[in-house]
Amino acid sequence: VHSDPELWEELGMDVARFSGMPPMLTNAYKNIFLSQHNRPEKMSYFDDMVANIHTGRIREIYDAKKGGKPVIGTFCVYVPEELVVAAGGICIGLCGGAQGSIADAEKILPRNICPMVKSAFGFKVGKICPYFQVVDLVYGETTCDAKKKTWELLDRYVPTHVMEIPQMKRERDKWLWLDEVKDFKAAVERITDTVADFDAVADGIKTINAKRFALQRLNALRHHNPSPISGRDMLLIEQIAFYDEPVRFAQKVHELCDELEQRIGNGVSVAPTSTPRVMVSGTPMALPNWKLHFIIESAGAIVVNEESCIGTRYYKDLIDESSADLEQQLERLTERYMKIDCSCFTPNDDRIAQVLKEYEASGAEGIIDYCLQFCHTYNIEAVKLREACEARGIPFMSIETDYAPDDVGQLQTRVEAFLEQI
Ligand code: BJ8
Repeated sequence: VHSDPELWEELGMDVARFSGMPPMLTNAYKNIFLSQHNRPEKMSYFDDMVANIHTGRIREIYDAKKGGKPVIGTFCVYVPEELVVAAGGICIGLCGGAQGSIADAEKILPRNICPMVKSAFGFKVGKICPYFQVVDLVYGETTCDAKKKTWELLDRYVPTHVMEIPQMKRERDKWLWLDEVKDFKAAVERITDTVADFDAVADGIKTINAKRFALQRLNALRHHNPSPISGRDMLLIEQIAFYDEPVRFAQKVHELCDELEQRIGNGVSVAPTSTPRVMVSGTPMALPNWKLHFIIESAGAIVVNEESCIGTRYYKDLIDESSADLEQQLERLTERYMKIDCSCFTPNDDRIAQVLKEYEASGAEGIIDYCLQFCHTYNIEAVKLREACEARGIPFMSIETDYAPDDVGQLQTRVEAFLEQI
């Protein structure tokens, strides 16, 4: 993972502290990714994206920003990136998946909240994430309590707007939601100084649909048994989707898909057909959170699906592109976003049905439900998920964890015991 202290200085980062991060990431990456056997060659693009995560891609975004493209940071897949692209901005996902920034956050935030919220907040407070430094504004949302209250504090460090996401999906909620989408569009337009008209919104929808479609294609290919790609490589690509340039990213995903099709045709795989196949569901795994996938795959299984916002919840639905006018475009966009089945909603039985559908489609033999510590909504929803799985004889295990390495040994033991059942 490369370094560029001059760029980091310009972005106002704590360079002395941040300089330790690339070597740490390099070691983790070598151990988790580069040590794998028989990886697809086209993974080299995504390896480069990680090698350049703090240099090349940031430089590219920074240059575009200096050339007049503002950067909007988001924390949730409910915030519509199509409208940022339409208004001529750059949209990046800012979630935090690192243990290294938690201590910074805990100087201010309570300790007993979700590690993803703490990690993201700590990145900004400690000035140790170039993406946080490059954004012009961030757009939070009212999903879970930890996030929505943190935005009030984050606003002290970087301008933070908040989108109200309803907690139910009735007809009246749709209209509130649509108004929020319009407010978001207006806020983005103010900062980009561009009005996103019908054609621009059509382009934005097309660009992001194409990115989601590429990921759908990849996910369908990785379901093949024997798997042509590992679960951790798929997770990595799902993570990169949040900060790469969308058109190039989609093209690179298709190139990888072409290679996977050939591999399937030639019987080339990363694991034999007898390898236990596990699906992961639950809370998102933001970069560089590879903890659970690494544990599962080190135990001799393969992860074949992520029912997660850094996973299928991000790309399972596309927006209908046949709208006649701007109003219809925004309505259809809202309808698409309302299909995302986050546990912050009640009731949320669509998600249970979706998990079961993905379980069937992926040819998994068991589900490990992943819950970040203190995420009450996913944690409680696991009760219904377990019941649904038990009723169908699907092996199910739920895990609650954070980013710290302390429980790795214990998780390994639990995962190994689970794999023996399937
Ligand atoms: S749509 S999952 S990205 S809110 S894990 S911070 S919910 S305490 S991330 Fe999420 Fe949007 Fe929902 Fe997806 Fe809170 Fe839970 Fe932490 Fe979470």
